[in-house]
Amino acid sequence: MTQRRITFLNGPNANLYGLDSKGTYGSESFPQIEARCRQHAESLGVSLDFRQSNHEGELIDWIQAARLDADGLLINGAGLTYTSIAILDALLSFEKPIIEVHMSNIYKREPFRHHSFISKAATGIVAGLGPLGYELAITAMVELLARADKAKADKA
Ligand code: DHK
Repeated sequence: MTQRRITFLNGPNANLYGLDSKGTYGSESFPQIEARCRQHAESLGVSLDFRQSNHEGELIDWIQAARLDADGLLINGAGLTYTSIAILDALLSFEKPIIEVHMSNIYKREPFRHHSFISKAATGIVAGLGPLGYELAITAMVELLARADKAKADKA
C-alpha cells in the first residue's frame, strides 16, 4: 500500500496563533503547531502537506490541487469559515474525507461564528480542543482512510 497523503489547510490569521494577548488560541505558536502535526503524522506513517494562507483564492487553489494530490483534507478556514461559499464549492469538489478543524469552540463564541459554510462539505468537525484537536483530527483522518481501505478490500 502506498503511503497515504493528507493535506491540512489553515486560513487567514492562523499564522498569529499564540501571539494574541487575550490568549484566545492558547500560547502555542503556529510553527509549533505545525511541528506537532508533522511529528504526529510521521508517527502515524502518513505524509502531511501543511499550509497556511491569508488569501481565499490561494486556499481554493490548494483545495483544487488536493483533489489530485491528497487522500484526505483537513481545513481550518478561520474567518473564511463563515463567509466563503467559494471555499465550500471547492470543498464539495473534493470527493474524499474532509475534516473541519477549529482551535476554539466556535459555538461558545460570538453568534457570527455559529454558522460554518464549510460544515456542509465536512465528514466531521473537531473544535475547541486547541492544538490537541489538530492531532486528533489527523488521527481521525488516518482512521477514516484505513477503514475505507478495509471496506474496499473486504468487498474485493
Ligand atoms: C480561527 C479563527 O481565526 C477564527 O476566525 C474562527 C477559528 C475560529 C479557530 O477556532 O480555529 O472564528
